[in-house]
Amino acid sequence: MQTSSNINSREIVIALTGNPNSGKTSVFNHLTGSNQHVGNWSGVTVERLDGWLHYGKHKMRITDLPGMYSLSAGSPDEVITRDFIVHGVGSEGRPDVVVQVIDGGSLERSLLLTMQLIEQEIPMVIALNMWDEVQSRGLLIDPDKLSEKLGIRVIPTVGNRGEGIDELIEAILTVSEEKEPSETMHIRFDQATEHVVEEIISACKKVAKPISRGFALGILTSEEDALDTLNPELRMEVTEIIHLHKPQHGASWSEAVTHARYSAISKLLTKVIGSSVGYLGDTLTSRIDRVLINRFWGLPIFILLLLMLFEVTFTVGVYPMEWIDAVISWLADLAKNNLPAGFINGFVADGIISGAGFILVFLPNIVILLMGIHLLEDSGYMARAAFIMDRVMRLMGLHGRAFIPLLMGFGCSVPAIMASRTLENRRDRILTILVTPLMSCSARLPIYVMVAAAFFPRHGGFLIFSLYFLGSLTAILVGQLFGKTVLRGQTTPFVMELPPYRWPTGKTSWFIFKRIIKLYLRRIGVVVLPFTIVIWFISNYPQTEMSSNIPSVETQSVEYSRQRETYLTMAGKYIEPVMRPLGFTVPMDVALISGLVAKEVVVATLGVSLTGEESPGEETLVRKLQNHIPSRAVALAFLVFVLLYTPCLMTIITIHRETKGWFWVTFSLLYQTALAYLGAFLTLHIAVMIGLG
Ligand SMILES: Nc1nc2c(ncn2[C@@H]2O[C@H](COP(=O)(O)OP(=O)(O)OP(=O)(O)O)[C@@H](O)[C@H]2O)c(=O)[nH]1
Ligand SMILES: [Mg+2]
Repeated sequence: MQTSSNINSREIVIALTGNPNSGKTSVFNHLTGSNQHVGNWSGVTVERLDGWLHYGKHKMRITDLPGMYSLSAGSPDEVITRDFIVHGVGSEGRPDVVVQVIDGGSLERSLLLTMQLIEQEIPMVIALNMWDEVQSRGLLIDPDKLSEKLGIRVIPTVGNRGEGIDELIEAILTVSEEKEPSETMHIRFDQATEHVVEEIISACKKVAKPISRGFALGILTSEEDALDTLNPELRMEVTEIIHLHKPQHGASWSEAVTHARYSAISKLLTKVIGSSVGYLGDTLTSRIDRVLINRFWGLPIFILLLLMLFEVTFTVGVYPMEWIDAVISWLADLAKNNLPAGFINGFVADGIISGAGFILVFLPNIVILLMGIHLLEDSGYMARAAFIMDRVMRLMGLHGRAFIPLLMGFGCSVPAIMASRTLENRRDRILTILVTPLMSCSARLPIYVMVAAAFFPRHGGFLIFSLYFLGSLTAILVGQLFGKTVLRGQTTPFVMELPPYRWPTGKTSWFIFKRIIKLYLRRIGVVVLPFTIVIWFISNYPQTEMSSNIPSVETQSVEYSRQRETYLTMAGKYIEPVMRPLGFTVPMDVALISGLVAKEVVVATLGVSLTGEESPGEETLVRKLQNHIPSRAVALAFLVFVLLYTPCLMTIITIHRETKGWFWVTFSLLYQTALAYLGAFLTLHIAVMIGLG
């Protein structure tokens, strides 16, 4: 235990843990002023997130962790939490204080973890969250009694509104400064169990650093790979101790331990909970669910909701989009007319403003789409969507839970692929990871919006919905194919929890709104802008005049390359023959290749490479496209290619990290490229056939 003087001089490390969907990230956001992702379903957070809190003279590092029901972790996200609490990370050791965030509405289910955390012998505080729901449901929980019985401070909180946060901080500081750990409720197991635990602890103490009671229990119940962490000699000794004794109750040690924990919990509960009065919220939730997850209506309603979302994204988003587009074009013109002619002029007007600047145009659409998805998540509908899609997912040999990463893929493939961590089975994870990039991410939205506005202004919303639908359908078909060939197998059974519906609060929505804007602007600054500069350079230099003998493949692109040969047109010569069957021009080809970095760069590249003497100033991006793309059929083929082709660099890195190797990365790159080519080819020909050529 730290003394207060040395506590003051260093960071206090605090771990936030608790069952999934108990409100950990909401509490974290209020403690640290962050705006991390929250949602009303289990498994939102799948990685460790650090945030800092300066409180008076104290500096605290707060770590938000993936949710878990018990310390015997199964899926990779739970392993992260268990390792952080049980073993500590690297040289830092274990956290100084553990805060367990408990959903007051399901106290009973949370206490198993409480018991296990107590056994870890780390100072602890409980945030009794969802206190508003506890009260409105008329649940009679006595936090003081609970605190007294457990020997742990219990602070009622309302995580999504930030209530009780100051009291929580005070409690954390108090326990971190206690010289002696306070007396917590330890479960007394039967004699045989207590005896073996003692022996394991003393065997370890002789040769290595002392271990906690919880760790000894972990070894005994082979809950985790705890035994593997011991050195071989000690491992043998401990194994022998375990085999020498027999459990007094139950067939195995883990049965004996679990039994004791549950009986302690039920005894405790009778002392802290009174009987509850009726709760309208529960009946309301089940009444809403009777319609929303109905066998017949569920799926059509879900599809209708998505259709509405895309319609709003396009139709409402298109107004601010036009204004921003006009402002950016005006700025580009202003720069062009006022900056000294030459390098600087071209660099600023055609490079920075027409490239990265144009990406700003799509901010309203992105905000509308992602806020829409946020509302679906935060209300609790996301979990229902997984439930509704269970039947469809079973076609792939996956369960409905795997649909959540797919739906998140509408936002960004990176967190979506990481969300597959919540699946226990490796085969399920790989299959989900392989098809997730087919779910059209929001970075592709600017391309759809731009092309839709240029060629299909009256049916933009429907076109965008169709693309998303096509992506999802392809994901299901491809998943089914892989599930029956390269990734054959059965999914593990899974019970999906349906949380009560909750009103998204203004505060949380505001957090998410800021987060969307911040991430988008950061992407423009860090990824799009540098790349735009590269594209501007290669589309303007080395400025050699083109020879009079222009190769035939160049004729199509000659008006865009300003009659000079640049690195872009040189590269185009090699790519163009490959892409010619799809009807794409050289700038379109180059835009697609640059999109491997990030999909937003496709728009930036078109913005930059279509700016030239032939299309001077005053030209919005939409006009440029109308002048440039040969026909509506080619425009559609381009969209389908964008939808299906290889994901961006960050996604590739994420696939590598999550599958731990290059095999599946290569597989994913190859199959998606082939699929995109085929898809675009078919689209072109079908579109020409129906008269869009
Ligand atoms: N009514 C009510 N809702 C809350 C409270 N705290 C959080 N929520 C909501 O509960 C849902 C879950 O919150 P999160 O903070 O994402 O929960 P989490 O524990 O981080 O979830 P995982 O990361 O999935 O383990 C969200 O919809 C929150 O807005 C609360 O005190 N009262
Ligand atoms: Mg979370």
